[in-house]
Parts: sequence; C-alpha cells; structure tokens
Amino acid sequence: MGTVSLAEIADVGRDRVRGGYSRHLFEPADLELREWFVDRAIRTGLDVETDRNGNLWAWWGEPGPDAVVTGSHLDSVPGGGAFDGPLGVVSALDAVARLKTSGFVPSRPVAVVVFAEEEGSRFGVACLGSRLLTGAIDPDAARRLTDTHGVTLAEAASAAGLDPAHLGPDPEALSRMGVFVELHVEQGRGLVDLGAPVGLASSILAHGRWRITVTGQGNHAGATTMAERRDPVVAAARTIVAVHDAALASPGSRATVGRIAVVPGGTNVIASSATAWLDARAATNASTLALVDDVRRRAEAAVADSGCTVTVVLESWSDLVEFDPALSAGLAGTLGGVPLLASGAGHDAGVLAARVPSAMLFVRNPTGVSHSPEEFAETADCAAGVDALERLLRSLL
Ligand code: HGY
Ligand code: MN
Ligand code: MN
Ligand code: MN
Repeated sequence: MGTVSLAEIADVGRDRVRGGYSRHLFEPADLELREWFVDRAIRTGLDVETDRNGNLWAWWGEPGPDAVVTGSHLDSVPGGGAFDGPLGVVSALDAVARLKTSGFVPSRPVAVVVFAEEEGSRFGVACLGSRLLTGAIDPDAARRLTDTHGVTLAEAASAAGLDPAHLGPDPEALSRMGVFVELHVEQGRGLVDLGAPVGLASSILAHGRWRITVTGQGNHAGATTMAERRDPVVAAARTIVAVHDAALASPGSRATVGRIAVVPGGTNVIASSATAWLDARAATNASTLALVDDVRRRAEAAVADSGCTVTVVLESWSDLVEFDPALSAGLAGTLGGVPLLASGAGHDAGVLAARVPSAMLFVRNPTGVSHSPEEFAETADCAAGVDALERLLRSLL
C-alpha cells in the first residue's frame, strides 16, 4: 500500500501561465487526478464507484448504511495551491491505508470521497458535486450551467461518461453517510497564531456569488469622442470600487471581485458590456444579504451618470454553517483538546452539514495564504493531520 502523498500528483495540472495549479472539472488534469484516485484506492484495497453526479467513493467494506466518510476534492481554483482539496483526499487514503495495515477491524463501513467541482471554477457554482448529491441545487438549473467556452454541465458530464439526465439528488448515496469528516489545509492564520498544527472547524461564514453586469454601447475607440461614450468598462471600474467600499462599511464582512470579463474585448473597441463576479461573505445570512443590497445601491449610483445600466444577479448561495458542536467537541477531546476555528472559506462539509453530522479538521498553513501558489503546509504538519484523522476514524469506528 505505502504512504499516500501529495508528491504523487505534484505534476498534474500545473499552470505554466498563472503559476500553481489549474484543475477544473472533467478537463484533462481533473480526469488524470480522478484516474489516479481510482488506481490509488484500488491499490489500497478499496472498491471504487462513481455516483450519478461524478463524485467518487472508495469503500472499505460493503457500502453503507451509517458509514464513516472522509475526503475532500481534487479540483482547484485557477492558479491555486497544491493543498486546497487534495490534502484532504490524500490524507484520507493514507489514514485508511494505515488502519488497514494495522489490522484494525472497523465496526461500520468506511468510504473515502472525492467531491466534484468544489471550487466552481468551471461552472461557477461552488460545491457543485455535494450540492447535487444533497439536492441543494435544482438539477435542471445545474444541467444548464455553462463554462466560458459555452459548454453546458450536461454536455461536459456526458463527455465524461455520466448520464446528464441522472444528475441530481441521490438519496441512496446520501443515506449511506453516517458521519463526514473533511480534512483541509487551513486558509488563514488561525493555527499559526495559536501555535497548533491541527484544529477543528466551528463554523463557515454565510457566502454567495453574484454576477454584476454593466451594459453600455459598443463602439469605435478612435471615432467616438469622450463625450459620446457609454463605456461599461469605466462604469464597471467604479462599481468594483463600490463593492470594496460596501464591505469596508460593514465590519467583519468580505466582498471580492476576482474575475471580470469584457465583451467583446478588443484594445481598440469600446466594450458593449462588462461583467464583474462578486463573492460576498459575512457572519450571518442577513448581514451577507444586507451587504449585497448595499452593493446593489452603490453600483446603481456608480453607473448613474455613465449612460450604462447595471444588474446584480445571484449565482449561488451558502447559508451560515455551524458544525454540530457536540460532534466537534467530542472529536476535539479525542485529539487531546485542539482549537476550534471559524472558517471564512466554504467546503463540501458545509453543504453536507445540513444533512449529515459533519466535522472538519484543519492543518496549519504557515503562509496563511490560499487560492494562490503560496498556500503551504509543512510535511510534519501534514503528518500530524493524518495522525489526527486516523485517531478520529478509530474513535468513530
Ligand atoms: O471559495 C471557497 O470558499 C472554497 O475554497 N471553495
Ligand atoms: Mn478553495
Ligand atoms: Mn477546498
Ligand atoms: Mn477598423
């Protein structure tokens, strides 16, 4: 079996332009990682299946019910780090391999899971695989999601060998899950500041994604005087500053525009429209929605004198998550008392928590940086993460 390590997939999906990794659902790097997972799980003595939504399950023992499930995701943001997602998958395989070699006999089935499209980097909705599984997204709406090349999720799923008509809630797969534990690299400085290699999650901020589209008048960059223009790029720039100002005016909230697109996108072309995607997060559902209301007001004011119009449309939403306090406290006790941390990042465990007792184990990230090639975890801390996960699995089994 051997130790399972991130080094095995270190060359898959490197992004030569952005740096780091770009591993997007059902694109070549993602397919290669999925093949690696299947092979590695089989070599660990597990039985692998793909569910109707493209999530992978590797079973030790007969599948469900009341299974102890652990895992994470293999996809990444554009130009992401090596740890966000894969660390949880590799650590899960490694912990299960160790239990098996030690002769441990589990009292419940065990599964290692890989959720599809956690980052939403290709189709725009984060945690797509776990949302489909749990019914947290309408399957028809999901099938119509489109990537930047105009390929729908239905088409991409079909090309990957899934039946797009079967995408959607999977009560049978869900009913097998007795408990879910996701190990993940920490994406902030919580554990660094506490001087602890591992911790557990207490909560996840409410968060969502909105599409802000500014529409103007496409025209010629040379033939159109400055007075004649209805330039959506200028109005979008003012709107993006307004997003930042709205978050600053709402203490504790976070608002980001990390992606913009200009149509048609030519140096000598005044654009006809510009789209800015908003990621907004805050401590409660209500404060997050209030922040977006404020963004909408500020955006309308920002474009008012430009001759352009602006719309703000919801693309996906995640309620505030408070992980089962009894489960997390019990697991913290099993580990001899580790810190509990609030997460500003979203996770499949947050989606699952609405349906299955769920918990998260974080591994210290000395840079405190994530969604960037600078994301990091020391080898010794990754080993501490696997040790902790193995202890948690033993305690649950
Ligand atoms: O964007 C997020 O919070 C997560 O990393 N998917
Ligand atoms: Mn991420
Ligand atoms: Mn992640
Ligand atoms: Mn010309």
